[in-house]
Amino acid sequence: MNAISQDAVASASGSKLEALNAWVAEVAALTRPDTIHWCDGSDAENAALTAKMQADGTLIKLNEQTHPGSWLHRSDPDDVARVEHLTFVCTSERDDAGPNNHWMAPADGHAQMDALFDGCMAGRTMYVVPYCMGPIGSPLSRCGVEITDSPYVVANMRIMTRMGAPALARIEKEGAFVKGLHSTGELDPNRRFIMHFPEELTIKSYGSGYGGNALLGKKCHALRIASHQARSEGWLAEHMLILGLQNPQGDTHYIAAAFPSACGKTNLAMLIPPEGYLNDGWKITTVGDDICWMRPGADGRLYAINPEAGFFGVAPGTSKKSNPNALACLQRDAIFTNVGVTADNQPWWEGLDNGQQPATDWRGEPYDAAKRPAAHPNSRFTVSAKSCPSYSPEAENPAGVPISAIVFGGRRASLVPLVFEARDWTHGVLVGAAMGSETTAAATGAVGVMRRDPMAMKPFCGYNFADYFSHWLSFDNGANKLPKIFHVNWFRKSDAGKFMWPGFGDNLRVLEWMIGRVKGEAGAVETPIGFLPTDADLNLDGIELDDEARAKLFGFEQAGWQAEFASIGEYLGEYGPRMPQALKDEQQRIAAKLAD
Ligand code: SAT
Ligand code: MN
Repeated sequence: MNAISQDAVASASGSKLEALNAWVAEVAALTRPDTIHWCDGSDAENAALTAKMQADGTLIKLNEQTHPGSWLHRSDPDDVARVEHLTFVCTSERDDAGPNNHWMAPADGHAQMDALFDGCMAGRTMYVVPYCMGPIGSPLSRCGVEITDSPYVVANMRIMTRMGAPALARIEKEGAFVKGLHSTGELDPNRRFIMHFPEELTIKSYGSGYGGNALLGKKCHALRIASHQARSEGWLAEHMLILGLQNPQGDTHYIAAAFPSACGKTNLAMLIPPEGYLNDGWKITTVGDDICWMRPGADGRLYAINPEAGFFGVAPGTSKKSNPNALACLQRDAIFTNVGVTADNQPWWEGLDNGQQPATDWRGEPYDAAKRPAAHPNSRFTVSAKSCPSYSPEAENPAGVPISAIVFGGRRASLVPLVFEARDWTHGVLVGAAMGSETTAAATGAVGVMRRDPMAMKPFCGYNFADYFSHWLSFDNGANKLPKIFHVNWFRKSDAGKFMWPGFGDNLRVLEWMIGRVKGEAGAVETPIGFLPTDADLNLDGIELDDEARAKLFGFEQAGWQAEFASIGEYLGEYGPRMPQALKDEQQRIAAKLAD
């Protein structure tokens, strides 16, 4: 092994915590960077990093008049999404990772990754990025340190997490942190792996600079590693947005909702009520748009925090009409990845609908509609949550917010009605476990294929789904006051293939019904799949739905659900004896009712 520079060795000791210094020194000895930089998260540090990236072309300055402080990053064209087939969970026992994960034995995983990391930072700077997931002072928060050779990752982590000196201080006090090692390597898809070692609270990621693969605080820590931690510590780490629904009387109910990637979590979290509701004084506040950590409080209710500090949202389709709050956040200090640009260097994407035209596409070539879209379908923006007009002050509350309702949802063109309510917690866990959705551009692979995506955690659960469902069921212990569980489908299509529900702001009507159910005020009919509203139980004033839409959005299709439950039964069976009996019993109870 080549020696690393004396400077690098000396600067490996940037912390009062010996365990951290030792790990940094160990990583430096393996990766052999030219220099080591401990990130403090300051403005000056960010300015220097940004200038460096501008100089080497990693960041392109956007129009300073229209988008002050904003940047465009064009990734390698082969590095635009998460790579689920290259993502592994390395547990000592294969079954602990479960059929829902790719598995490798920890020793093999380390050997494979360390061979890739060997000398990979030669000529580069190694950044040590201490971060806190969640408000710095919250007992629900957890910390990590990401070591990376990508300044783009540092800049994104600074927006997406509480990064720098305060996080390091907390880490030094606690003495514990999740270790994440990342290098962009050669960006060669054949030399790209994202591996998790939950038993060691360790992540190793090589060969990609894309969000979910490289910002290790996000999916790798806050979901895969945290789900494992949460199981042993009695809490839940979920792929959910958190919003506050405030009624005209000023009461706020908090709702957590799980949808697969690129299914509208950001839009729902930032929803602006339709006009009539606005006039009446309804309001939505945003706590988080992607990840939710929750834990029972002293009163038995589930209290949730958003572990993130920013939004890493899908750009295409974001417009003044679909999400005015997101658009407002994007006016300044944002990083755009893989969007197009106009002739005067403003960011542009399909569905922006602001009357402008793209000049250059996401690959930096002149825009040609016949060749490719201007923005990659999974192009993203990174922006601080604090810049969002609807950001809830409660998002910074160290105690978290009490959750009144949990919502599961997917993209289902057929069968699944607009909304239904689970009978009880066990049924709700089955509803989550049985979630199906059509795949999106957020992951590499075919788009539009229906797959089971339990609780929107298929790509993110760091352990065996059967154990995960058992963990969910364990919250129903008689002492907890659990939220009601609902399922929604904004994506139901007509026979002619058109979306039937207007969605966006009008989704508030569905949320209103849910809180009405929580308070025991709203009506519903009982069916074998749960409680469904009729079209009279929801406020549909001001929207037009034809007979087909009413029938399909509020209807229950017995034959279709029989087939669906047979498929759910098969899916649960794939997990063998580890699948909790209570869930299998619940599936059979409903299947029997459907057969009546
Ligand atoms: O994985 S990311 O966090 O980059 C985006 C997503 O798929 O949800
Ligand atoms: Mn997500």
